[in-house]
Amino acid sequence: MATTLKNLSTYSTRNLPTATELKFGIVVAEWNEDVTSALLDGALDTLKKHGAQTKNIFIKTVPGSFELSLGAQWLAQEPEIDAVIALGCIIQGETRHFDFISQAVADGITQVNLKYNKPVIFGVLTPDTLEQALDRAGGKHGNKGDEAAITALKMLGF
Ligand code: DLZ
Repeated sequence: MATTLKNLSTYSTRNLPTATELKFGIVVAEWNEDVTSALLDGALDTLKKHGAQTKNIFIKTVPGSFELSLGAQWLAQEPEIDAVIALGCIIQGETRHFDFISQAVADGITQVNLKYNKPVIFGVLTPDTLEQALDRAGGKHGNKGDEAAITALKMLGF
């Protein structure tokens, strides 16, 4: 798995703009909240480390990852927001729910990127277990929230 080889909190500084004047929307799923709140902490820390101001970061929550696409669209349609970050964690269960939600949110986030012509970042974990999720939410494989924030910045520096 790629993230066992690459720490999610390690990144190059190529195309990394300073975020002082940039505005971000972050939409966070409440499902698996221990994980998604850690993803949010990582994204916020990383944005602020690169100059983002608290007043320029707009955070909204949605019930589950399935709702991330619409939440991301509501943020993306605001003209002053430069980039949106969608954070969620879908854990493989005993039913096919995992497949439907994962596919739906990946497709939905892609559509919002293209519809609004601005970066909408897929910060969604799709692990088999809670342990794997925690490993990627500030654990031994870093934090996907950091990666999502860096991806937003790099796309704005494109
Ligand atoms: C229903 C459901 C299930 C089974 N698992 C997850 C999950 O692991 N992660 C997640 O973010 N959301 C899950 N949900 C909730 C759905 O995303 C969605 O909120 C509901 O199906 C209502 O539309």
